[in-house]
Amino acid sequence: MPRVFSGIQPTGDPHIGNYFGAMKNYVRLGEEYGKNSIYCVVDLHAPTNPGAYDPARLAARTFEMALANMAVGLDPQKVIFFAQSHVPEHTELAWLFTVITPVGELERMTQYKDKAGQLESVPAGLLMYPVLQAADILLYKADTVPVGEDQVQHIELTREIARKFNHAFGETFPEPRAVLAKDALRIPGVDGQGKMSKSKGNTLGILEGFDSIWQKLRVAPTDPARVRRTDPGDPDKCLIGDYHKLFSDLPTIETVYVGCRTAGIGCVDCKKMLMEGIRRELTPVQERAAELQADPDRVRDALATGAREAREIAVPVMEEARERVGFLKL
Ligand code: AQP
Repeated sequence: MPRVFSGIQPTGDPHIGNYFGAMKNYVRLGEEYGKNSIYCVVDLHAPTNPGAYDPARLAARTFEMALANMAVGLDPQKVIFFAQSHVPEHTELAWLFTVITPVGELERMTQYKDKAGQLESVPAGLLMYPVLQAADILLYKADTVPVGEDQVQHIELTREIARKFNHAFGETFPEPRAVLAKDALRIPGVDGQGKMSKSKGNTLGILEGFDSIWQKLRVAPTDPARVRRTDPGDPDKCLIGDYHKLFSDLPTIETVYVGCRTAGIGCVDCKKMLMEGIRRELTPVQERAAELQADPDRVRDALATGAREAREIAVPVMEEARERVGFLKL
């Protein structure tokens, strides 16, 4: 049976990019593979992004990200679900991988180049991010990694690290593959400026109030060809058209696509119809989140149990890796 691993950073409020690109897939694969699906709030990664990291808020954000995943439907009794910093073997394995990973490989990672380009002083941890990510996955000998398209390059590097380790020290780790949510490869930000990202402030949050979501949609850019209400547009070139594909049912999508092309519907009405789909999709998630907020021990207990279950797998794998590399065993 495949073993699934994926992580999500507690760097801000989870958004519809995380939701369609990753979180929904976690739930689906969890239903299929049970305790062979392992999910983690990757809090050790959070401080690598100085812009989005605040020590006073990290614990709360880790808790909130765990809560959000449970509200989306992740069942900690069915899967293994924990916070990365509660399993110290992640950093130990990352060190073993650090010594076999060429700096040049890390420097060519797109995410590193994007984030480092915005910083005056680049922490080494930002460069090492994909090494820790490789350790996260391989610590569980996972072969299946549900992620958004932006992470594919990192998973490729994980495969390379596994290959290098196996070549240097003997067959130990599988070469994992990324599993993409086909309809949600890279969800655009509500500003229309590239990928939706927690740290870019261009998100629609899955736990965000509907009034606030509407205020953002109201001013969101649409197809620039539609200057006047009577101008026809191209829904395939419009952010709102993209979002309809995620939230609306087929008849609604057809109505707004035809309406846009024939100028039969205005952008405000099109956005209102989208808002209905958003309410339908996110209301149950927000209701479950409110229940969990009223009973925070359910989240804390789930994470404590999850960390114990994760270590049952991680400790022997780490032991094996230590022996392979040649450390003295007492
Ligand atoms: N816009 C997106 N479209 C599709 N998938 C996405 N993911 C993130 N944004 C989109 C997927 O969500 C999972 C968790 O992401 P993460 O929190 O670990 O890190 P990220 O990819 O860096 O997400 P953000 O929001 O962009 O965070 P920051 O701003 O903190 O860097 C991943 O599987 C990701 O692919």
